[in-house]
Amino acid sequence: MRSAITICLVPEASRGPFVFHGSLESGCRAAAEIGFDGVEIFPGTAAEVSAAVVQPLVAARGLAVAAIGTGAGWVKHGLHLVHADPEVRSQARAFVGGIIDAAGDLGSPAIIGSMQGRSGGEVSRELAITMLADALGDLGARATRHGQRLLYEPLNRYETDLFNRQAEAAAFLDAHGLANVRLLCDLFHMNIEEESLAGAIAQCGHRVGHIHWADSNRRAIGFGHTSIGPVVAALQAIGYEGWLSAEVLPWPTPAEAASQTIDSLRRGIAS
Ligand code: LER
Ligand code: MN
Repeated sequence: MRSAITICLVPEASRGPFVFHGSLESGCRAAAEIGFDGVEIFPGTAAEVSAAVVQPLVAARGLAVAAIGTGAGWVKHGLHLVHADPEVRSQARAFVGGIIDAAGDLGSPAIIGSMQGRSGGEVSRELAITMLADALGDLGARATRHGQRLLYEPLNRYETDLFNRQAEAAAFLDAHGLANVRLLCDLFHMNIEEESLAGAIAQCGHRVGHIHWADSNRRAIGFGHTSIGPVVAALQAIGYEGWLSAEVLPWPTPAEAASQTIDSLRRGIAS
């Protein structure tokens, strides 16, 4: 398992759960100095994460790009994949598609979290789920062309009414034959929704593709009340070899959130 930390380039998400904000260069420098293997980037546009921009910065620090988020499509532009307006849905797909292409050039997957949207107006939950399946099919195929998987993240009930729990999302992906889509298991959302973090991971082993390594209060692991031992044991039992990525609040400071995360990974995985 490899360690990653988040860098947000979107001013509209300055209060979001990201450790470093504003500058890719200083975020990469800090990530490497603290000892992370990679960075997860939350850009405002696909151009901000073009290979020409990102590759030299990560290569200079010996970092990999763990994943690229697409949530700015929602936070910045008000787009999502199950919107009642077909033009908005099509812009949402184009936005995510652009990030999938940029991420693919960096050898990384893209994440669909907030961009899944929610039901509303004329769009029932049932219809929204049909729209989501169609979008994931199309965007998953686009990721496949880059030799990448697409990451789909169930969110807690306050952020979406589509899928809040890992097993329900895995069953949905299985039912629609979305073979190239993997689950992003965010431990913060799971703390709200799951009976057992470890149990959900064990149940969805074949689908787990990425982990947001966050405590119950969305601070760095160790600053909340999540018991991480069973989570690590479950990840080891399913043979998970992917990223543990700190999508957490920069509390009490970005540097302290980052060093607490590295400590939690070293202690959690070694023990
Ligand atoms: C995105 O990874 C996420 O977890 C959502 O809560 C949006 O911030
Ligand atoms: Mn997340």
